[in-house]
Amino acid sequence: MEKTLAIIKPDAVERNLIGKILARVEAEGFKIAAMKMAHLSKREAQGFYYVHKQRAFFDDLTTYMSSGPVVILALRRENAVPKWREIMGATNPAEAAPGTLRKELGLNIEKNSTHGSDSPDNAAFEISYFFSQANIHG
Ligand code: IDP
Ligand code: MG
Repeated sequence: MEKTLAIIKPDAVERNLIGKILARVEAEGFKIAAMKMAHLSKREAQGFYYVHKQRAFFDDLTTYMSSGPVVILALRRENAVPKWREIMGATNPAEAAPGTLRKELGLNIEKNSTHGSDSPDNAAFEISYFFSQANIHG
């Protein structure tokens, strides 16, 4: 079974959307393999998003991701990576399909409420960035 790394971003935690997003996670057949709440430092956010370090939005993104607490999840399911990205929808909520989390909950292209790994290799890196093997269940 595949795993992916999901984050409930600061804008969603701030607006009391943790429960709603976790309900969707479970309704879509994911098992929660690991979960924690954390307030990332700017440095931790920079390390997590290092692939984007050359992008114009990198500084704003890492400031935003370290602006408040997040919920970090390792999710297990068949085809977890593409399935979670499908449920999240396009990066920009304005372009996301109806019924997707980003369409329904996202505020703008930056504050788009959720993160999801974009490949199994990146999922493995992202899960190991936040969780030790001993804290990943199933
Ligand atoms: P993804 O989250 O859909 O995989 P990425 O391109 O990997 O999108 O970008 C990572 C995060 O950076 C996005 O989820 C969003 O929060 C932010 N972001 C992406 N593009 C922009 C932009 O053009 N302006 C501001 N923030 C952006
Ligand atoms: Mg991405």
